[in-house]
Amino acid sequence: MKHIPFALALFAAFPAPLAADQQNIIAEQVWSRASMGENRPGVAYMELHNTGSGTRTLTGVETGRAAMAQIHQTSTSASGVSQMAPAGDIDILPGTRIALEPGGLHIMLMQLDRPLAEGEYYHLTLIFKNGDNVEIRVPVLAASARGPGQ
Ligand SMILES: [Cu+2]
Repeated sequence: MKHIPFALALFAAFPAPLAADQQNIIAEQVWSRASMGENRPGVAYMELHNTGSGTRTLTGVETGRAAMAQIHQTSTSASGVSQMAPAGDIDILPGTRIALEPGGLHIMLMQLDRPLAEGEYYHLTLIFKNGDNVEIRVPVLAASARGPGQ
């Protein structure tokens, strides 16, 4: 019966997902920049930490402030030209975090109802494949900000 302790050890190492698996995505270092004038898009950045036991897939974002909100990926070619495109679904593996940051993944807010102003906050909803929505509050920093504390 030597295999039984081994099986128990495996079970302990891989517990079943909890029923209350709702709030296992934590948004940290959330920030946004003041947008420049009318008709310019806004941008938001953050780190998303999956503290749960299953992979979570981010499929989209929504906010009352923008008619269209998308997750974009910026890439830079060998010749130094940057461009961005919709990032598609983003898997966040259990216990890991992904960074949305300048020069990489970001949330782009198009057709804003009014420019994002330094000092204000707005709400953003992160939409996950399993049907969960995670609401976050986004502070708007200066147009020149380069990180969450600057
Ligand atoms: Cu973009």
